[in-house]
Amino acid sequence: MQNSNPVIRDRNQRTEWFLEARFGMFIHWGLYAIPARGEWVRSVEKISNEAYQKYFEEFDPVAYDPGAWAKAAKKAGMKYAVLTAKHHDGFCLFDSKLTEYKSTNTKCGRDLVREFLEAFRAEGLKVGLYYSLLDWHHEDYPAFGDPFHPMRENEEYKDRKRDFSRYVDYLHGQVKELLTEYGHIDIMWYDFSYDNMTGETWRAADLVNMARQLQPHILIDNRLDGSQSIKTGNPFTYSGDFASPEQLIPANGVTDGSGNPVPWEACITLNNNWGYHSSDRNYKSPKLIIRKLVECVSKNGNMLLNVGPDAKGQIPEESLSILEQVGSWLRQNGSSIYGCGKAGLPKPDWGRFTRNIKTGKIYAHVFEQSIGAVCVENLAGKVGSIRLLKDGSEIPVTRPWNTHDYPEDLFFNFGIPDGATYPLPDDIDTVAELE
Ligand code: H79
Repeated sequence: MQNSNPVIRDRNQRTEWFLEARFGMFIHWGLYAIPARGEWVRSVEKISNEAYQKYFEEFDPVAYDPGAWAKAAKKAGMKYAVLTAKHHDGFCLFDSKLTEYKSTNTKCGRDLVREFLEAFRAEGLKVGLYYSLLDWHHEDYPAFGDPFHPMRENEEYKDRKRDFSRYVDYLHGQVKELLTEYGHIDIMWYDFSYDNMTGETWRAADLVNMARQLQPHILIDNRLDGSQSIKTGNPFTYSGDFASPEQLIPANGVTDGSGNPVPWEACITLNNNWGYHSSDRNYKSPKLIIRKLVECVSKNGNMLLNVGPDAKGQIPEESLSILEQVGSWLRQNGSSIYGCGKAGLPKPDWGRFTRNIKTGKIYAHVFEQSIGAVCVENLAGKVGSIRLLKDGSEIPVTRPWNTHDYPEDLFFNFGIPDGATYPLPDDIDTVAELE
């Protein structure tokens, strides 16, 4: 059914592939990979432009091989990727005509964005670009208080005259470059607006209209606007195509005031940093990542999982190993993720349900070892067949002898022919397909 609000109607069309894809790679990479203390290092340590300049002089990612990144993403089961074309430090990974502060002017001399786009497209992945609205390097930013600007306590810097509108022109000019010189871009991922920054701060209506004119299919996140306008049920030009909860999964997904689903994507780090951090070993387990991906999908959301390549351009070994394990689970169980969403069933104690949006098939993700059969509330007699997703093997629908007091509920055991009390296989996350 078509929505009567044209903003929502167009959004529903544009986001179709995105909702199907469910899993993407976020890549945070830039000069901050050299100090290796996270992408906020300039702000946290109050590093001046001059002191930070040494990383620009030094930058030389000899091992940058975006084809290898693309293969790792594909093997992990990811369907799209978003690279930081410019982060808050203002360093551009592309050959912008509007600045000298760019990768082509460093030792490496390469247009890192162009190479990323070509390599990921070649693997059949959709491509997105992250662009920071904040810019700690540009001489006309900020025209007003940025509470975490690296130079916020430097008197001379604070008093310098700035023309903020020139910065906004620069921002618009760079986005235009990215959307005209680099072929088909699937996502523009803006980051971010403080509460005192509205869409008007960035002249966001013009920015969005330009993007839609140049690339009508493009998806835009919801960070051009400091408010939650995407959730109002009456979104406007720059409310964005999807909500972008950061480092959290909302309790009930994201819906508008009338309970209608709003596309959303949780962005999540693998350890505790977006940019490369040499001593952060706080990696999440593959099992946790799989469960969190299932959780996102069960709430109609996507997961954008981050990697932070190092100064040479290598994705950390720990990250690659997690991605491989998630990928091997997805190769067997991907049909419970891609094209799936909320199942419309109450959340079971033992795990989560997802459901394929087109076929209506239900997937039971069993996270917890069961005592005897897995119990599915109220589905007795409503399921004709149950298959273990990873190998297609039959799970009998027959009622175990000890369940007669619970006639409304469906019970099943994994691979146990007589349905007696046996433990579940101790696999990472067993998924059953119910039809
Ligand atoms: O690009 C990634 C982050 O750098 C950026 N968004 C993701 C996708 C971002 N993270 N946090 N924020 C933006 C908001 C600011 C958080 C802060 Fe802080 C809290 C700034 C100062 C205190 C975290 C802790 C960053 C520095 C110290």
